[in-house]
Amino acid sequence: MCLCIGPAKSGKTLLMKKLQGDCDIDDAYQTVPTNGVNLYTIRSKDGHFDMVVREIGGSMAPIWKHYFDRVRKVIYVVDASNLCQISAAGVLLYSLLVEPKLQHVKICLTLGKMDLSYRQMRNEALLMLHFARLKREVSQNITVIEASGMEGQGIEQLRNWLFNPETLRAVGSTGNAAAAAAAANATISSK
Ligand SMILES: Nc1nc2c(ncn2[C@@H]2O[C@H](COP(=O)(O)OP(=O)(O)O)[C@@H](O)[C@H]2O)c(=O)[nH]1
Ligand SMILES: [Mg+2]
Repeated sequence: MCLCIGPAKSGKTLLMKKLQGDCDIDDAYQTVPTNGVNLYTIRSKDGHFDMVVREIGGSMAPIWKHYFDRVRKVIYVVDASNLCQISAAGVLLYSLLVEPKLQHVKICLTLGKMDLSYRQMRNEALLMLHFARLKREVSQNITVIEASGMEGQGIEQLRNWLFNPETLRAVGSTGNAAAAAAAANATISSK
């Protein structure tokens, strides 16, 4: 199971809809704040695998921890255009990463809304999140992706990460993620 979490209005729903392939998204598209849980079925690039991602509304942060059982991956979405929110988002991320149940999950830190001109650039956003320190202090493997649910930037990178975290770099944009994931699993099980 994969979770998609992050502060309210950080762009989780739009990102998941884009990843799921809902194609009626344009500038006028409006989402409804998620006050509960949304489920999305994401398909791998080659169409052979489906993965269910569970989005939990930002307003539910105090009870996120009730959803941590059997979670393997977490997509954490931060709104890179929201200066007021970004530091708080970093604190919230830290509180997630120290959760005992999440010690072995893979994390994708998604810097969202990168289409907006007044967004923070990657390095500034990471600085505000105290990312360097975070990375030193936590055990999880964290991948950073810049994305836009509006324009589609980073969507395929996110899909590759979802289906194939270990070999993300090796696969790049041309490889077969599912086959590489199978190979990675085979490597793990043959040890
Ligand atoms: N410009 C821009 N706006 C976005 C993007 N993603 C979400 N939004 C807008 O931000 C608001 C909150 O988005 P939503 O996906 O509902 O956030 P959630 O509460 O994290 O699920 C909505 O008005 C979206 O249209 C993005 O990538 N770019
Ligand atoms: Mg939502």
